[in-house]
Amino acid sequence: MRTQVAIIGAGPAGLMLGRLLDLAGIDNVIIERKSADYVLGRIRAGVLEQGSVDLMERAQVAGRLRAEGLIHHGTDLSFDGDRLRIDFTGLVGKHVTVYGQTEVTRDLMEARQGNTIYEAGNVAIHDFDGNPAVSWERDGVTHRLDCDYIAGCDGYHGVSRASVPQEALTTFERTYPFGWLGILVDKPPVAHELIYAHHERGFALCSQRSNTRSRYYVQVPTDEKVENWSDDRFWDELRLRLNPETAEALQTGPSIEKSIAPLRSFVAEPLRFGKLFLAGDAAHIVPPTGAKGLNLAMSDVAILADAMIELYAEKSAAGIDNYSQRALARIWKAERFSWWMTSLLHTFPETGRFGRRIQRAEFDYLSGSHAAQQVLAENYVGLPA
Ligand code: FAS
Ligand code: PHB
Repeated sequence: MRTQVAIIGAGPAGLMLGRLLDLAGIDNVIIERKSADYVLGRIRAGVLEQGSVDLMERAQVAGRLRAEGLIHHGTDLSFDGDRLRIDFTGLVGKHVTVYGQTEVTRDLMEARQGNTIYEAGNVAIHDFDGNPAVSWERDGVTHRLDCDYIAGCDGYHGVSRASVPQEALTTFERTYPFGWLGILVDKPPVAHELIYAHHERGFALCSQRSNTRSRYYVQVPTDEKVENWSDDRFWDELRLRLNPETAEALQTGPSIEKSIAPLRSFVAEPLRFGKLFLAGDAAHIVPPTGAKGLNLAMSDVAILADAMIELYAEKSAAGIDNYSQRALARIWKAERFSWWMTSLLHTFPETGRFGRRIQRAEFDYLSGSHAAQQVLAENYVGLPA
C-alpha cells in the first residue's frame, strides 16, 4: 500500500489533519490503535477557541457545532468564595464555544473520506529520514504502508515521538503534585458560564457540555484512585469548594463517567524529524486549567495542513520547513498561560503560607486591574495563530 501522508492517531489532531488533506485532494491514511467507539468514549476537553471553531467551519464539519455549541462571553473565577467575572467579549471582543471534544471527534469521524485503520496493533514507524513507511498488525496480518510523510498525531503515549532518537529530541517538563477527578452528569449546569474555583481544600471547576449535561472537576492528590470516590463523596467535596449560593444551586445525579487525569506541562522540540512531523499531544501537554490542550492540537494541525497543501500544490517546502518554529511559538505561549492559570487556582502545600498569600495577591490584582483581566481574556479566548 502507498499514500502521500500517513497519519498516526485518530484523535482530534489526526482526524482534523486527515479531513483538511481530504478536502485538498491529498491522499492520506489514518492508523489508530483503538476502536472508533473507544476513541469516542474518552471524555476530555470542553471549550473551543474561535480559531478551532473556524477550523471546523473550514473542514465543513461545523453544522452540529453551530446548532449545539454554547457561546460563552465570559467565565467566573472564585477565590475562597470571592467571585470575579472575566468578561471576554467586553475585554477583548471575542468569546469561546462550549462543545465537547467527543462531539468534535464524532463530527470528524462522520465526515471522514480517506481510509482509517482502527484497532491497528504494534504500529511502527520506519525510515522517516529516507523512504518513510508505517507498519501494523491486524487480524494476524502485518501490513506496511509506504508514504511521502508521516504525521505523528498519536498523543503523549504514542509511538511517533518515541521513535525519534533521544539525541535528536529536547523535552521540557513540569509535573504537578495533583490530578483532576472529573465527573460527567446528565443534570443542568450549576451556572450559565464556567466557574474556576480556588479553595484551601483544592481547585474545583464547574463546566458543561450542554444545557442538560454538566462536567465537574476537583483537584486530587496524584496517588488518588477513582474507586475511592463515590458520587456522593464527589458532590460533597465539590460543594465544600464552591461559594454557598453556588453549592446550594448544584444539581447532582448519578455519574455517567468518572475519571482522574494527571496534570503536566510538556513540550518536545523540534516537531520535525526528516519526513516525520509531530502535532497535538504527541508534541506537547498542558494542564487543562487553561482549556488549551484540544485547541493547541487544532492550531498545530492548521499550520501543518497548510504546509502540506503548499508542498503538494505549489511544490514549495517553505511551510514544512517552518512548521516546527511557527507551531512552537504558539505552543509555548499556551504553555505559559496554562501554567499560570494552574499556579493561581490550585493549592500547592509545598509553597506554604507565603505561596498562598502570593496567590491571593494575584487574584486581588486581577480583580482590580482591567489590563490584567484583558491579559487573561486574550489568552483564554486564544492568541492569534
Ligand atoms: P489524543 O491523545 O486525543 O489522540 C491520540 C490518538 O492516537 C488516540 O486516539 C490514541 O488511541 C492514538 N494512539 C496512541 N498511540 C498510538 C499508536 N502507537 N498507534 C496508533 N494510534 C495511537 N484538554 C482540554 O483542553 N481540556 C480538558 O479538560 C482536557 N482533559 C483531558 C483529560 C485527559 C485524561 C487527557 C489525556 C487529556 C485531556 N485534555 C484536555 C487534553 C486533550 O483534550 C488533548 O489535548 C487532545 O486529546 C489532543 O488531541 P490529539 O493530539 O489528537 O491526541
Ligand atoms: C471541560 O469542560 O472539560 C473543561 C473546561 C475548561 C477547562 C478544562 C476542562 O479549562
